[in-house]
Amino acid sequence: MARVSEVRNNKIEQMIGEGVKKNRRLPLPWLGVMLSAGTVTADELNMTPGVTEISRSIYDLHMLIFWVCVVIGAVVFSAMFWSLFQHRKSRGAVPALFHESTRLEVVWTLAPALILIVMAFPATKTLIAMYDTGGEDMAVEVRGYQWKWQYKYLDDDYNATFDFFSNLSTPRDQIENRSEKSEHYLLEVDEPLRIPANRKVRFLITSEDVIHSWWVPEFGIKRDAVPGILNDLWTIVEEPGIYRGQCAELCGLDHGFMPVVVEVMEESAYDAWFAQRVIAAQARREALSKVFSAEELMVEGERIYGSFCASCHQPDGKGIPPVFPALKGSAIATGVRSEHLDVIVNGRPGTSMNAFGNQLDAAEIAAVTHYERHAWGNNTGDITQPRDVVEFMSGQE
Ligand SMILES: [Cu+2]
Repeated sequence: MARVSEVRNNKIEQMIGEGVKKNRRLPLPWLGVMLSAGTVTADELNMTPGVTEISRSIYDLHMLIFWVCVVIGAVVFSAMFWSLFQHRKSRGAVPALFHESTRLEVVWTLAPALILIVMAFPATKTLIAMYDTGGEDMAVEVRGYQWKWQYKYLDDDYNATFDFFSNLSTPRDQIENRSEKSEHYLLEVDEPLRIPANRKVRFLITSEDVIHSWWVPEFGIKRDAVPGILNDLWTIVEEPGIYRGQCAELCGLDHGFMPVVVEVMEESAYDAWFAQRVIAAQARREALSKVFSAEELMVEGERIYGSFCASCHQPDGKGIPPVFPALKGSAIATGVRSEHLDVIVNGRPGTSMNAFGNQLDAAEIAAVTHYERHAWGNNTGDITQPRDVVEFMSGQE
């Protein structure tokens, strides 16, 4: 929906722009003129029905209440204009002099109350349906981080089967206007959340740091991700496809850089993908007890360094002092290993150094630690295995 609304926003801006050019003081009425002239259709400006049962009932609710407002507006304004015209002074109107009318007061209290009750019925029905997360076919934990989302696929007992991070994939060049912006600018990720079509998916929403909000407009769902609290949501999407949303809570500097992308897959394709991810996760778990050669650690370490560390500490390990310290020849990367592991696992609170203890597994941390201790002329001569990291992390608890 993000794209459609983007197109719509651009169009509105354009229209307002044209309106302003032609009539500096009245851009909005100009929009009304364009509407009635058919230059834009009401559909283009209206809320869209979305792709789920919930989003459609929200849309129906919106339309129902819209028409109730239209009827009330028409009745009230017609009565007012008719009265003004009919009882004008030039026709010699004589004002009525009565005070208080119990019957009238009862009518103007009861009528709006009845209208509100009538509207509350469908609204409450939809609201209850939105919160009915039970009877799900599968569950995914959605965890907000500054500034990315983590998706954990849960089994029937709600234990994590596997998980991954979904990072913004828009290149920095586009953000800084050095290259043309792509079609899905700021609405694209390296790995989308994948769910099957036609199955009830329950989302458990929480956050690791500050309040975020997980929002997919086309599904008609949105919920705050609050640290320490588990909120839940559900959806059933009938049509496979790619749906885009955003973090809808002002969550810090890069708030606009943590999009939500959901790929809804055909059920059989989803099952195949899921089985393959479970096998890969199993292999990763086995890696935790493996012993690697120094060469293997360097290769894997360089890969992880490239995707998690190099943007700040630079590929050549020289960093951008003083904000991002150099690792080449640094006291940490060439000193006592437990201190080096401490920085990687727990981060440096109050600085830009994130804690990677829950973003990377022990095998990945071992590889990147070994790499940092042996790249760019660093040469501590030690070797860091996954079990060393497991030991270090269990020693902390
Ligand atoms: Cu956020």
